[in-house]
Amino acid sequence: MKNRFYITTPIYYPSAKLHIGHAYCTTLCDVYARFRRLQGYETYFLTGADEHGLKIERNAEAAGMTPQAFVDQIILNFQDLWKRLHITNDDFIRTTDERHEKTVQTLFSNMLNRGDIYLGKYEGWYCRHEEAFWTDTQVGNEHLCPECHRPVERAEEETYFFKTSKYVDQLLAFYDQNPNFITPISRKNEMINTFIKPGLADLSVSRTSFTWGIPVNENPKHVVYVWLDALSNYISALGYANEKDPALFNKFWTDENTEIIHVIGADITRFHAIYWPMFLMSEGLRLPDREFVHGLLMMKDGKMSKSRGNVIDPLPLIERYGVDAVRYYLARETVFGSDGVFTPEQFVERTNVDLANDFGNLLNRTVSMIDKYFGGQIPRYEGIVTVFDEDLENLARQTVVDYENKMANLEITDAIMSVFSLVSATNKYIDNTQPWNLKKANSERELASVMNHLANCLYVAATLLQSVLVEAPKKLFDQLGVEEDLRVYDRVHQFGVLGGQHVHKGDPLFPRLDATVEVPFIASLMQGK
Ligand code: ME8
Repeated sequence: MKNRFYITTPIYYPSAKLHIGHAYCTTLCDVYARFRRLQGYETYFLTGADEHGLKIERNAEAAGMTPQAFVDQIILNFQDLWKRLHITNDDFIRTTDERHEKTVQTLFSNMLNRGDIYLGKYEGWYCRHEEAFWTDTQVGNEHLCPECHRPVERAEEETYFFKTSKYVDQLLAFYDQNPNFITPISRKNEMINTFIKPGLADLSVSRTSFTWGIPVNENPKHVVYVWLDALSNYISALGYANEKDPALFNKFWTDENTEIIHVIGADITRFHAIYWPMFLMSEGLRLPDREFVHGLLMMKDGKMSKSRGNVIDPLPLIERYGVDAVRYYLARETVFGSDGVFTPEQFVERTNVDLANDFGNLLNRTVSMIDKYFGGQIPRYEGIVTVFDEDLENLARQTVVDYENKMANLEITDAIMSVFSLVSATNKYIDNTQPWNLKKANSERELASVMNHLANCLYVAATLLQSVLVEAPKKLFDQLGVEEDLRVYDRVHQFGVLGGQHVHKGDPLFPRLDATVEVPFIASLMQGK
């Protein structure tokens, strides 16, 4: 197994404020980065902003601002959101950073010198929204963009082309040798059947119709196509072709011990799974290990999009319900890899059922019983005592194994579900063991074991959930009196480490939400309503 990790989000367009779909992707990457760091692995986590292109130039013009001033102001929203979501990115790359522009110009020159890029003329159907040219077949009789379904227009432009034909066979061979490169697998089949098999045209990689981009050194009336520009962020941020010291790049890109994972939405798979590998092949660089394609979150009335205005801003949700409720909802509700629907009802239900009732209430009951039966001190671990102890302990141990295996494979939702199965089983264990009856019957040893098992299962759940929840595990550890040295992730591998600590009753971890108030509140946040 590789022992170092480089995980990236797409770099989002600062054309408008970010919505919950962007928060979804970045949060899930953050969960993964935290998980790897907790395990003790060196991990580099990158996010950023994709600031060039016609769309941004137009939006800036409409706002009466220069493109640079426009993006500078929107970037503040990006950075504020990531701070409030407790995102632990190691760097934030902007495509207007000088370091990035240097890398892109070098890549372009190298491709030109190698003969992978040539000057030609493009005649075809142009989609202003996607900034992409399409063929007659792709736009069909209705002349609609195959990607966003908006009308396309006829356009002709002098442009540089990247020779995709040179790398198609190598790409297909790479797919064969690396079956997990694009996951879920359905996305790989889509790439092959929809784009590669029908014949991949050479890719237009420069524009002359606008100026908000990185100029081509050799011919400055051209700016580099926004996707060649944007995709290069994954290496420019590591210092490739812009930094004298190659240490960071060597560590997180060149070294085969590093697992490189790009997490992307289904809307941008084509660029990451076809063109990005080809650009890297042209440059003679190693390819990423994985393009993990997550699904899109929709609203009840269909696809969420900034331009349609039916989006939800995550900031007021964080403000009202706390960062953990939002992170939990994002990571748990929609299976990572499938599409999902955001509804206020589900948000409230998830918080109430999982966090307030199952998890928070388990802590509350446990602390109250330890107070009542043992003067607030968690009894020592004595192994298997009651007939219910063995199953619960085995489940706790198995949960750690399952959680780690699933997380390692980016099955983040499943990993969280396995922790909540343990939480449910622990609640059930209270029903089975009936501590109040053990007390009545003076079964002191059994009662002590039950209290110890409850505390230890909560400890396992909270320790594992530290990648997802950033505040609640600490509160739980405080209430159970867990010492600093036991808050180290690795301790979760041994069951029964708690015993002897003094508990301190605190506020509920997650207050129950009143659906009659909160559902209308969240619904009111949906733009355009
Ligand atoms: O495409 N549900 O930027 P972008 C879930 N700049 N995720 C969503 C989503 C939704 N409804 N909407 C957006 C770009 N996303 C380029 C990327 S990368 C080199 C350049 C997430 O601002 C999802 O991850 O349109 C998607 O791929 C990404 O935001 C697109 O963000």
